Amino acid sequence: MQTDLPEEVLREYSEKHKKPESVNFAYGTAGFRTLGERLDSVMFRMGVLAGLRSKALGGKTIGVMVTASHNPEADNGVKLVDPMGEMLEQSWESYATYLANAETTDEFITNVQAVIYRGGISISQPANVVYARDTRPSGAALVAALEDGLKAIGVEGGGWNAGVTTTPVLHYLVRTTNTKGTPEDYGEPSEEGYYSKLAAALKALLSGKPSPPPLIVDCANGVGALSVAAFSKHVEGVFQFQPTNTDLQTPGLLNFKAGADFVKTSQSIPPALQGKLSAGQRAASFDGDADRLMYFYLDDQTSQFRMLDGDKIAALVAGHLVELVNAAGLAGRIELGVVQTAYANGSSTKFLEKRLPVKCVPTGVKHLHHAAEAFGIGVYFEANGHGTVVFSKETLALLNSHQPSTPEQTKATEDLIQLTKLINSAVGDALSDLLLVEVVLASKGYTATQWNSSYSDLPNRLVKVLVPDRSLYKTTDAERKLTEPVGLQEKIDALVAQYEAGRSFVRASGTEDAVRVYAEAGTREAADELAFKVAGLVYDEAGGDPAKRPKEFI
Ligand code: G16
Repeated sequence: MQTDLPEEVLREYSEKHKKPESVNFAYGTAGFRTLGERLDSVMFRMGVLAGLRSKALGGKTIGVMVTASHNPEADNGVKLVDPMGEMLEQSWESYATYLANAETTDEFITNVQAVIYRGGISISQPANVVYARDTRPSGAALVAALEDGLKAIGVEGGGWNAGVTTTPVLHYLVRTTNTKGTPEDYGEPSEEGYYSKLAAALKALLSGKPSPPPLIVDCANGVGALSVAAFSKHVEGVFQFQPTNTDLQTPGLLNFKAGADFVKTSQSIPPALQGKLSAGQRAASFDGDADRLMYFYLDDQTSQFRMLDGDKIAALVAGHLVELVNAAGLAGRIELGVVQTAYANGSSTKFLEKRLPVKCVPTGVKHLHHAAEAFGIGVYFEANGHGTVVFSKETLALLNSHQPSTPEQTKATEDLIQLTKLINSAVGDALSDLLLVEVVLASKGYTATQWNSSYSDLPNRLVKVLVPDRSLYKTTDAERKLTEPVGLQEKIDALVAQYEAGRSFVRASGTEDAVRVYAEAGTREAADELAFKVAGLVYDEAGGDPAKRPKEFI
């Protein structure tokens, strides 16, 4: 049994994985993200931190995911996953930043000792870690650095390598490993176990309903392609995928003009799907690590592109859950609520607020997930397609003990129970969310057009502005207002006041080196104009180089 910090071993490995000079790392919205070539030392140190986190929790299995998700292929990243499959506890994010930024081996060892002291960690505790990566070319070398960290801190067996898989599968593995054989057992801790669980629930939920039509899925040329191929085998004859953008070999294709982020930000169909969609036929896009989902179709009258984003998914799913809870005879016994961020379209918020409690929180799954846990059933989706549904322990117990008094109540209760199995409550999963949407559409007999007709999105535009230092942008009110740079918010407010149904906010991205500007307004032209005017304002206020000023900024 290890009783002292293995300082010599840590030193030796730390010398092998030196921190690059003059780089400042920050654990952002979803862990560390930057160019893959800069991350060697961070990976090693996160291996050490994952081991410490596990020791702090008495040997519970911690997850480490090596991915930069929607970012360009050259980027990579790492995030830690806590025992129930949730994001790393916030107080530990500062430990991660603290370890990642130690300039020398001496400083790193001192910081490790400080974390052990502050976290009240007993080094003699066992440590268990499961890790995985996406398909990025830089992934294998970064995983090797991570493994050095796991070995150096004495993780059992050097950790469990779950290979190349999606972020949601990794979260599922963490949760199932930690709950195996407990009352909260969440399934078999293997990728196949996950697919079997989803497939069984899907079959039960689709039983007696017309089969959904084959679905084109844009896999962003990422790991989602592997996941769709593996899952398809479990649902042959029940559900058919038509995967596109599945090229994992050609360099540079990951997330390039493909995937959920492309669809959301460009508000257009991925080029690889041009000419492949018939009017009214729905299709879906995953992002690079398959935890975001975006739907779209071409209008059957005008052939115009129509997007069904996270807000539309939330409205569809929450509406269906309300109906099921009522039909099960459980109205008033389960509180249903929806959680959104400032990016939620104003129309979606209005639509939902008339029906349910709605909460707005800062960007980042960790914030949404936490807020959703306050409800009996919490539906959370970011407009970018990240989201899921969480069921409280009380709700799960109530569903399992409920005695329905009519066949209709029995059916609705069974459907709710199956939905708790189809939904990955540990974290949003593009695959599980897609199945959820298809089940709801099949239950209602809805086409994409009918789904889209629940409310009309206000035209909106998202713009990125490159500034010298994005850390200067501080926000309040769930990121809807800037407090710093001082005076900028007043200027934004003055612009917004000129537009009917105008709304705009500015915040620093936590995953990219940019400031994001969101704007919506009554017309397409007005939304674009407002976004580009605010972007121009931000660029100029930050002292941006006039020669490099993007020409669309007004
Ligand atoms: C991550 C987070 C999401 C967030 C997104 C963008 O997504 O998990 O919650 O919405 O980053 O964040 P930001 O605007 O701060 O860059 P992903 O899919 O990149 O892991």
